[in-house]
Amino acid sequence: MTTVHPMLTLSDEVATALAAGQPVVALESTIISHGMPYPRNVETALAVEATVREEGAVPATIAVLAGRACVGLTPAQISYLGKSGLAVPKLSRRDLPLALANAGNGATTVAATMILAARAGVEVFATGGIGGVHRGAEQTFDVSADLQELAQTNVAVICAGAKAILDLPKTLEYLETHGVPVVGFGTDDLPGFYTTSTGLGVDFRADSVAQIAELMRAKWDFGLHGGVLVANPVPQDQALDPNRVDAAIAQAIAEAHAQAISGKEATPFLLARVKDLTGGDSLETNIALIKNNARLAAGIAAARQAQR
Ligand code: PSU
Ligand code: MN
Repeated sequence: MTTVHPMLTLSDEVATALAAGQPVVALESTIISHGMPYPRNVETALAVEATVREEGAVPATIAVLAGRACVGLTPAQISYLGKSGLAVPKLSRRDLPLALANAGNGATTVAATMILAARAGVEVFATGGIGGVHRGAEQTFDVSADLQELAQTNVAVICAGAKAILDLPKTLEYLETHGVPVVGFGTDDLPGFYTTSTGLGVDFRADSVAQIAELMRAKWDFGLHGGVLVANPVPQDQALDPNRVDAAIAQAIAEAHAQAISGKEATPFLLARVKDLTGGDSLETNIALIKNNARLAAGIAAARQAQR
C-alpha cells in the first residue's frame, strides 16, 4: 500500500500502474453496497474488475475504510462492502469528511469516487448510472451531488445514461449550464440505462475511444475544469422493454412519495423498487451494462495514455 496523504491510500497494484503510466480505471462502491443485492453485488464487482484487467487496464475500486480513502480494494474489502449492504454509510462529497474524521467506513457515490480518483491521479471512471435531477426537483430541490462534481472535477465518467427515476431533460440542462460535455458512444441519442435510447440528444457523438481521449485532452489542457460524461448504450440484446421500465419507475416514485422517502435514501429506495418491480431481469441488464462500461473505460484509459 502507498500512502500519498495521511487520509489517502493506494493499493500497490494501482500505485505501480500509475507510476508506470499504465491505464487505470476507477470503480465506485455505492453501486456494490446500495445498488445491487448480495451476493450478486460482490460477484459483479469482482467480474467488473476482471473485465478491466482483460482489457489491459488496472481496476481501482474506491471506498473509505477505517477513515482512509482507499483507491484499489482487495477482494475481501469488496466482499465486506457487498455483505454489509445498506449498513455501510453511503458517502457523497458532503459525507466524506465525517467518515475520514471518525475512522469510518463508507461506500463512495459517483461524486465521492470522482473526488478520490482525481486525488489519486485516475482520470477514467466506469459506473452504471449517475445521479441527476430528480423528478419533482422544482419542489424538493433534489439534485444529486454527482452533477456538481461533474461540473468541477477532472474525471471522465463512463455510464449507460441515467435512469428515468430522474428528470432527464432537467439533468441535461444542468450539465449544459455547468459545462459538462455529454458524449454518446456510437449514438446520437442519450441512452436510458436499461434502454438504449431516450429520444433526448447528446452533445457529441464519438465512434472511437481516441475521439473521447482527444476531447479530454483538449478540455483539460485548455484549463476547462470538470468532467466529461460518456454515455454508452447497453447492448441491444440485453436492453429491457421501455414500457415495462417506465411502469416500474412510475410505481417506485409513487411509493417513495407515499412513504416520504427523501435525501440520500431516495436513490437507493428507487433503485431497489425498480429492481423488484421488473423482476430479476433488470439486475441482469444492470450487470451487463456495467461490464460494457468497464470495457469501454479501459479502452479510453489506454487511449489517453497513448497520447503521452
Ligand atoms: N444510479 C444508478 N445506480 C446507482 C446509483 C445511481 O442507476 O448505483 C448510485 C451511484 O452511486 C450514484 C448515487 O452516485 O446512486 C447517487 O445518489 P444521490 O442521488 O443520492 O446523489
Ligand atoms: Mn439526492
